[in-house]
Amino acid sequence: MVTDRTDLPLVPLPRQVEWHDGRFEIATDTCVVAGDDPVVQRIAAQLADELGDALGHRPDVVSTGDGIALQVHPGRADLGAEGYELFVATDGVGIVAATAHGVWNGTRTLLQLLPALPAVHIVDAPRFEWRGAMLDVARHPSTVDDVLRFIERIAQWKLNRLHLHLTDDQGWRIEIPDWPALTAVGGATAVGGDPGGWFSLADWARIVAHAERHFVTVVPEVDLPGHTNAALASVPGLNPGEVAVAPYTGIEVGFSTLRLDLPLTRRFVGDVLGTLAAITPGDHLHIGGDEAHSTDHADYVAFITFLQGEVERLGKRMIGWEEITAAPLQPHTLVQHWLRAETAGRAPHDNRFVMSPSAHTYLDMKHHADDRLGRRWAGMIDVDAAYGWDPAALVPGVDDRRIAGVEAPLWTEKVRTFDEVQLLTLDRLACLAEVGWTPQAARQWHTFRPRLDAAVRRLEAGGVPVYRSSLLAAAQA
Ligand code: TNX
Repeated sequence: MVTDRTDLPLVPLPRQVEWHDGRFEIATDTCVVAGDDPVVQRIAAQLADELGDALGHRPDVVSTGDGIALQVHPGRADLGAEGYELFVATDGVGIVAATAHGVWNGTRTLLQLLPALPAVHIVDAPRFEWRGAMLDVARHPSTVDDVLRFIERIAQWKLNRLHLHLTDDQGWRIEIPDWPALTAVGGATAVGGDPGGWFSLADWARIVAHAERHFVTVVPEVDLPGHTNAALASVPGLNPGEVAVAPYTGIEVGFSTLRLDLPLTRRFVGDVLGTLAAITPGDHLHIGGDEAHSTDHADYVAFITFLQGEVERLGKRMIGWEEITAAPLQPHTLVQHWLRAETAGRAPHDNRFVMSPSAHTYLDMKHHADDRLGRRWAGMIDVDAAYGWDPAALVPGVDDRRIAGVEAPLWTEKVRTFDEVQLLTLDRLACLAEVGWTPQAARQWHTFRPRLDAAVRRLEAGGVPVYRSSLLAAAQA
């Protein structure tokens, strides 16, 4: 008998759960009822597909009737932009929300209750609006199909941002139509001499569309003014003396920089940001800004100020790694904290943060000292460390009101295959999903552990490569 909400196999844990007697059985004639809103109908069709995969028969989607009813109700503004209410009764299931995104989130919860839907009443909403994963496709590229799979994986836990780190010293991965050398030259390399690759505009459109269908917003990053060797190798005019540097396939950081005082730089950056703004529906463009160790300080401040102006002119908002706090920031510019609280804390009091503390969220770190995969510089991050932190306890004076959310990055200097991506990320992204969603006071490792174990088992059962931490129960034979 289930008596506590933490007994349900749900990740992230909902805010409020009430139990009733009985359960709802999904019969062969059970329908998904979607009304006449086309977005809700699309969510219903996807839910029907997923129920079909799980149960062996796909329910019909209808506009009226009984069954599993999905509904957007603008009057439910109390649920917020992503909240939902889910009723499971013996004679039907209902999900209601103020937005389609809320309905989607409710369907993610419903799927985790399968196969036997216990009669429950859940009222749920996230702690933070930004719950993200970052994939570094610059050090090692990903195929479009792998990015699509990754979107599917993260969306199951209601993660809603996919930050793609598109450019770095070792590779340039996005087509910029007026600058074909960027991909022809900069797209051809990767760390260690591994094969390059890049996304065409058509590839990008597929990624954005798949993300949209999963209520994930894509956040593109071009890392500027440092981490730019691939651009400097592609475009001679970005270098002093107009001589292109050699391509770079090592893993050092901090040696490259663009220079605002060269005549081509502003036009180049304007074209790159203009292209990204035009092909990306989300509000934010990420300009990097980290580890610009070979950029003169005054140039760095001027560069970030220029970037912020360009991003705003394009009708977008800027996000950058915490080093951007060296420049004067617009109030809605987001600061991504990763290493030093003092650096992040220099931000003006209006600015908000995305929290990616390396000791808890860096997915390129090992879980355990004996692991084959992963690096060590930020420490071992097993699932207890990925789970056991409070975003509001990192930077003095920065509480929930100043936190847009949380994000976990996968840097890929040493990651080559999508199996490796999944082994490093999935279990710890489930942890992050609950950090970003569930109120701090409701989160406890001992109630999370069996729910994480259930999430890992579900992935294993689907044949997905996933890390099984020794902190979880051993896999059943
Ligand atoms: C630091 S995090 C970096 C990346 C590296 C990563 C390796 C950040 C803003 N910069 O360039 O890939 O460490 O863990």
